[in-house]
Amino acid sequence: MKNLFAILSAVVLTSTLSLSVSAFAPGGAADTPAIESFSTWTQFASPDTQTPAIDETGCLDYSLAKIAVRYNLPLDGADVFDTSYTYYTEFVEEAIHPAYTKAVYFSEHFAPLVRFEEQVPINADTASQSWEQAYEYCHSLQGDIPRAFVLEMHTASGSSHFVAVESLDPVQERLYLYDSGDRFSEYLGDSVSQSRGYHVESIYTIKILTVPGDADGDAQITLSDAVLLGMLLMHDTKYDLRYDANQDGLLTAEDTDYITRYAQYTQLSAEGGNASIK
Ligand SMILES: [Ca+2]
Ligand SMILES: [Ca+2]
Repeated sequence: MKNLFAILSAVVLTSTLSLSVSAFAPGGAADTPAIESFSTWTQFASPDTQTPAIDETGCLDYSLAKIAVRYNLPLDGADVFDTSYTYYTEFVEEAIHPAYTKAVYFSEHFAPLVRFEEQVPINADTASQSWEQAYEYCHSLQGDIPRAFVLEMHTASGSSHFVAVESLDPVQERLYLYDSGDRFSEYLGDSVSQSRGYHVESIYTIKILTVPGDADGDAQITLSDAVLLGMLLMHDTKYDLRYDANQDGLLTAEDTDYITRYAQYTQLSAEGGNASIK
C-alpha cells in the first residue's frame, strides 16, 4: 500500500512539475543569481519589471523558496549563486511535494537545519485586526531560536495568498514581507496590503535551527562569519553544520569563499536596519 502511494505520488509530482517547469522561463531577470533577486520573485505569468521569476505554481512555493535562499538551505542541483531560474526549478523539484502539506514537506526535506513548528489560526473580524494579531504572534516568539513565518491570507477579491515574513520591526510594530504578489507590499498594513485587502488567516511557523555559513550564530550571513571561520580553520576545528557554508561535508577555504560571496549580496540589506526574526 505504501509503495502504491509512493507511485501515485510520483505520478502526481511528475505531472505537476512538467506543468510548472514549462511555465517558468529563463531569460531576463530570471538569469540573475538567486541570492540577488529572490526577494522580488513572484508567481504570475504576466510579469512587470519587478518579476524575475515567472511561474503559475503558486505563491506558497515562492514564499518557501525565498526562505530557502534567505537561510542558505542546500539543494542538490543548485546553490544561491545559480540563476533564479535554476535555483527555483531545482527547489520545486526537490523541496515541494503536492501530496503533502508544503511547509511540512519543506521542513522535513531540509532537516536538521529547520523544523516545522506549527500552523496557528488567526481568528480576526477585520484585516487590520489580523495584522495586529499576526504581529503579536511573531513578536511573542522572538528569542534565541530564529523562526521563519509564512502568512496564509485571503485578499479582498477572495483569492488565497501566501507571503513570507522578511523581518520584524518592534519599534513600528510591523512585519516586513517578502511579498510574492504582483504588486509588492513592503509591510503588513501598508497601502498596498490595504488596497489588496490582505486578511491573515493562519501562520506557518518554521524553526531555523542552523544556517549553513552563519559561523557566529546570529542567523545572518555576513563578512563577520567569513572572518570567524577563517580563524577557526587555522586550528583543527571540529566539523559543524554551521561552518559548512556550501554543505559539501567538509570545512575548507571554499566555505569562507562561499560566505564572502553570499555576504556581498546581503551586507547592504543587513546594514539597512531591518531586525532579523529571532
Ligand atoms: Ca552570522
Ligand atoms: Ca564545505
